[in-house]
Amino acid sequence: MIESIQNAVVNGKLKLITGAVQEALDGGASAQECLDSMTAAMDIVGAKFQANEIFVPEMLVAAKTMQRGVGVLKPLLGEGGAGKLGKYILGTVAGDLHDIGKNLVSLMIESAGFEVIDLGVDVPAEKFVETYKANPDTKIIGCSALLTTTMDAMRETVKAIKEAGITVPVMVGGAPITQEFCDAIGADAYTTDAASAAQKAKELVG
Ligand code: B1M
Repeated sequence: MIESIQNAVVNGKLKLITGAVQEALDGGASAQECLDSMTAAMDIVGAKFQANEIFVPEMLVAAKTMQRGVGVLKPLLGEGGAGKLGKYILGTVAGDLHDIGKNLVSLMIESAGFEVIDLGVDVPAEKFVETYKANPDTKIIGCSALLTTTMDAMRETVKAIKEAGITVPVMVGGAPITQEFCDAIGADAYTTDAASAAQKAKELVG
């Protein structure tokens, strides 16, 4: 059953994904297992793209399919907490349009009890700074990047935040990001996935 989730995402079967996820849940799979199978599917999609077996339009439909599948899981992921831990500003850095991972981070951070201010994708460094200034009670800022070519924009974003005198922790993540890179650009925390991002955020305010 989990396999049909993976197949639906890999093949961009938008109409089938909701049923496939629901069927897997009804059959006893956990929300996390369903999510993991969709994330694994995106890795397959990425590999096919790299091998020139599929192109951007197919990658886009696969992404839409995963987003729809995540929609089914949304009420089941995390414990909820209605913003009691404070505000968390989140965005994908300038030049980068990938948002599935960022949206998962948003979902898990919100479920952990933060109020997420989601700036979306392709967010200029200044926008992070301006948003913090408009929300000075923000507890954490998070930046996502999926392209090696936008790692520089992440560096610029962290620099702009620090130069603006903002002292709240800056968390970074995304496929090309590493702990080493996090340290090199002066960010405060790196995590590999959405669940550990939520865990880390709680630790940082705890
Ligand atoms: Co793009 N893309 N893409 N793409 N895309 C990748 C990233 C790529 C690895 C594919 C490949 O070649 N194998 C490759 C990047 C290569 C590189 O830089 N080294 C690539 C490329 C090249 C491109 C274009 C340049 C293609 C082109 O136009 N020729 C183009 C760039 C557009 C742009 O951004 N300017 C492009 C476009 C797209 C689409 C728009 C078609 C689509 C995105 C749609 C969308 O997001 N709404 C897309 C997709 C879907 C992918 C792949 C296949 C899947 C990404 C994804 O959603 N993964 C991807 C290949 C891959 O990743 N395997 C690929 C699932 C998601 C759950 O994982 O986002 O990694 P991820 O998030 C994880 C962690 O990284 C982490 O938590 C999440 C899960 O728990 N995380 C954080 C993320 N942010 C975090 C922040 C944190 C903490 C953790 O703290 C704040």
